Parts: sequence; C-alpha cells; structure tokens
Amino acid sequence: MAQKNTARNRKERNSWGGFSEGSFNWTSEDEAVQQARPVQILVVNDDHTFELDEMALNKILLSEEVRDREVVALSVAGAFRKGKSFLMDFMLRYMYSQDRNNWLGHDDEPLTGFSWRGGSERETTGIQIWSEVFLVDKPNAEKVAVLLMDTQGTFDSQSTLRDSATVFALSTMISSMQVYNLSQNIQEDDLQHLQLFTEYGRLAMEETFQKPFQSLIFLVRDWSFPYEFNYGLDGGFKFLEKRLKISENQHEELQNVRKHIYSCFTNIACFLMPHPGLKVATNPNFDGRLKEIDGEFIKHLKVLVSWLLCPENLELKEINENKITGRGLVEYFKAYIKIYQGEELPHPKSMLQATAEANNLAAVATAKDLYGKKMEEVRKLL
Ligand SMILES: Nc1nc2c(ncn2[C@@H]2O[C@H](COP(=O)(O)OP(=O)(O)OP(=O)(O)O)[C@@H](O)[C@H]2O)c(=O)[nH]1
Ligand SMILES: [Mg+2]
Repeated sequence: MAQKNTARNRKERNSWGGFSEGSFNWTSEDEAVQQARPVQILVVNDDHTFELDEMALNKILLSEEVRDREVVALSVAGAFRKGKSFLMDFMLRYMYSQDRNNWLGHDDEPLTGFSWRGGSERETTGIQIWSEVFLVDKPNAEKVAVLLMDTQGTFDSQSTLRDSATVFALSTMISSMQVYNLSQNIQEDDLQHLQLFTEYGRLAMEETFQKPFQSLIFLVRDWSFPYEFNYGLDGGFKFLEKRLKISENQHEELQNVRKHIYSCFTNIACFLMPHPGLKVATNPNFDGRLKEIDGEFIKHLKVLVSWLLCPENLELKEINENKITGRGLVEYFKAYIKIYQGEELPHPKSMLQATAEANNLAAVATAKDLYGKKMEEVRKLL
C-alpha cells in the first residue's frame, strides 16, 4: 500500500518536543512544517451529517495574532485522488520559505504537510486547515492572515452527492480564492458540477444581486495539449476563454452553465499544468522528492504557486463588500454550517439570514473585545 505522507507521520518518527535530526538535515523551514499540522475543522460523519470543530477553529482563528486581521482564505477543491493535498504541501513550502525565489526545497526532501498518498482510495476527509495562519505584508497594507484549506475530494465512493456538494460549497463560501482542481481537461460535466456546487450561491444572489464568490482558478492537471494551449496562465486563459464562451447558437443548457459560473465569481482564471511524470503518478514508494518529479512540472509548479501566493495577488476575503477578519470568519463558518446541518436544501433567505447574523455576531464579538481592552486600560490607570 502506498505510504502516507503526513506531518504527523514525520512527527511521530521524531519526538514531539525537539525534532531528532537523524540522517536528514532539518532546516528551520522543515521544523516549522513539522510542528504545525493539518487540523480537521469540518467532519463528515458516517451518517452523512456534518460537524464543525469549533474549538479547533477558535484556537486558530481567534488567536491574538489572527482574530482582528483581515484574512485571505485559499482552498483547493475538486474530484478525489487528483493531487490536491500534494499541491497544498508545495504551497506550505512557499509560505514557510523566507526566500521567494528559492522556496521549492531540496531535491531529496520528502514532501509533508497535509496528508497525501498514492492509491485509489480517498485520503482527505471533510475540511482541514493548516494550524499555522501565515502573516503576510501586502503592499501598502497591514499584515494580512493567510489561511490554507484542504478539502475532501468530490465523488469518492463513500460520499453522497449531497456530501460532496456541501464540502465544495462550504469551501467556496469560506474562501476568497478557490482552486478548482481538474484532471486533463475542462469537461462539460466539470462545469455542470461546479454549477451544482455553487447553486446555493446563485440562490442567495437572487436577492442580493451581488456575486457571492470571489476568485475561481481552474487548475488543469496533466494537461497534454501544450501544442494547442501553452502550459501556464496565458495558455490557460485562452483555453478558458474558449471553454466558457457563450454564443447564441449554443444549446440553452450550455449557455446557462456558463452564465451561472460567470455570475457567481468575481474573477475567473485558469492554469494548465504538465504531467509530473510516472514516478509521481504510479510509484507507491514515491514520497514527494523533487528529484523524482519531471522538470517541466517543477518549472510550472514554481510559477503557479508564486502566482497564487505572492503578496500582491492574495485576495482578501470579502462578504457583501466587507473585509472579513479571523473573528468574522469563525462566525461565517458557524452560520454556514448550520444551513447544511438541516435535512432540507438551503433556501436563499436562510443564506442571507445566516450571513446577516454572522455579520452581527462578528460585530458584537469585536465590540466586546474592544470594551474589555479599554476597561483593562482604565483599570490600570486607577
Ligand atoms: N497524474 C498526476 N498525479 C499527481 C499529480 N500530483 C500528485 N499526484 C499523485 O496523485 C496521488 C494523490 O495525491 P493526493 O494529493 O493525495 O490527492 P488528493 O486529490 O488530495 O486525494 P484525496 O484527498 O483522496 O481527494 C499521489 O500519488 C500523488 O503522487 C499530478 O499533477 N498528476
Ligand atoms: Mg487530499
């Protein structure tokens, strides 16, 4: 069976307190990844109900450094077994590195962080976030808090369609940047699934007239037609333009899917990634070392991750044109999960109500906190 590559695995091999170096030369970046870990904040139970681990979420988003900061939430979602967690772990390397031009790591370094592995059975379940929220200086702005989210793949054999739709919808609602991870092409059914998963957004929109979601990045893995559209962003842009084109002689069904997608997201982009090579795809002992990954893939991985995560491109989470803080995001998580805990499909009203309630709760929490701080100052003066 293919081995798991998790932060926890590596941690258990070393000690919890200090990391034994063994034969591997740990750098400070490695250690940072070892100490932090993926935290399961959304659990999908066997009976297909959902639970939010509020304690875990609070610990991360209500920490002193994060609760009052504006947040960027990046999530990767899409079908199961398509390299989502693997990609997230390279994002972690970028975030931990001090050197924006040389962050990929050593040739011989196993890839750890969010748990990823080979094999045909699903790995990630629910929604997991990285325990460390990264503080980044955006140009001409205060430090922002960057949250990385990994999600359960859609359409695995243990999940119902509703489970998949809920995880995808929740991650889209919570994130400011949603990477839609696809394999080989953008097929019509990929667009239809996206339409289904974002349907709740469309419902909500009928009353608000605002686009409910922010950036959507179609990421096509194992792109095999660079002679038609180049790897990367430019090729992706041209390819996407072609795929999402709406024309009058198209069937209404095709037009509607495209109109829906445009109406749900404020920004839409596409990136075409080359195949990483057979070792990555088929060797059960592959543990993520760069030296076993195709050079062409690495070249574009560098471009993709630095494009997504460079400070200028980080997109702050906004709801109804308000920038959201760590504290606010907790309230939205709580409000949104409530909608999906019921038996029925959510109604647009309940979405709006939940958003408004979360808005108010976040404002109350901020006011309480400020009151506490000011009273403490007064107490010190007395
Ligand atoms: N063909 C191909 N395989 C990849 C790519 N990236 C990673 N893999 C391999 O895909 C397998 C699954 O990787 P994961 O990151 O665990 O995939 P996932 O999408 O997170 O899977 P779930 O958590 O089950 O949804 C591993 O064997 C990786 O080595 C890629 O770009 N193309
Ligand atoms: Mg995964």
